[in-house]
Amino acid sequence: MQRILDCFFDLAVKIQNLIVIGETSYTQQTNHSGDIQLALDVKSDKIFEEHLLQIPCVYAISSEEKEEIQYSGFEAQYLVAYDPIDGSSLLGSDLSVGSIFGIYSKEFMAKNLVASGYILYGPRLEIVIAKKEEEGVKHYRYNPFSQKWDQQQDLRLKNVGKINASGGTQKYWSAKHKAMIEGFFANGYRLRYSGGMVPDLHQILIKEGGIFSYPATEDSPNGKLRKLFEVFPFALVFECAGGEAIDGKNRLLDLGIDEIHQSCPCFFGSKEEIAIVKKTYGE
Ligand code: P6P
Repeated sequence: MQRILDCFFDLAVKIQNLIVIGETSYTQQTNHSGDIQLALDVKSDKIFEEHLLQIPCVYAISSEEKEEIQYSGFEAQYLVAYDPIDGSSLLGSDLSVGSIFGIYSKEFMAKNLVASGYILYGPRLEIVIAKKEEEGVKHYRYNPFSQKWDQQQDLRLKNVGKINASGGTQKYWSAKHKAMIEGFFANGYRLRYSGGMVPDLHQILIKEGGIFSYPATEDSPNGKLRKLFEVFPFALVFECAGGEAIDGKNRLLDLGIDEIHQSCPCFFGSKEEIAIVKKTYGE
């Protein structure tokens, strides 16, 4: 598995360079989820594909930007699901974006997720990695002068925070969700939401607490974020950091998956905030 993780360190620098020089124009294509693809989405996806399919321990890959699973031809253990540039539409405003990846053993299922992480393309280039069997969430920062990755302190969540990253179209929130979000603000939580899943969740990890929600809404009854490429990988990161990740009632990593692009409502956060979500949605 280390070969795959090492590959992401190489990909991070390549994609960062692509972002810095690449145009942010749209193509005429859309992905399975109906998002219009930027030229950068297509180019970054190609780079991920070329690198990952060469790794002998990779059996298959699945990209948010592609309809179907791709097979390496190797008889191997691992399957890699990824979103090459999540939130790419934010690049036009020069906001931070990220790549998200999940490494699955034998099958693309939540219970088979063995490691996950993300690359953050912001003022600094950073990588965060969680492994199912290991304590702690590892955090690295790239030094462009030494061209080396410097390890930072592990990311850990306290039991409670002060950040409220509330996603989804507010007009279409359920009454109970609206009341819950307003309750957090009434308790002094601060709104921190850029519309980029990677920077928004990374901020909660760096600040050691808070809640990120992308609920089921009238216009997205199954939520928006995709299980395989986004939700399951971040669920493992948040659990390894000492937090929780649920769909409102169920632990996200206990969920099944019917098709590779399936989405689900998701809440990631510290234990006390998730307890409030369970109370709101469990009733
Ligand atoms: P909304 C970006 O398009 C994305 O997939 C995630 O990065 C982000 O969390 C979410 O959508 C934002 O969605 O509906 O709040 O703009």
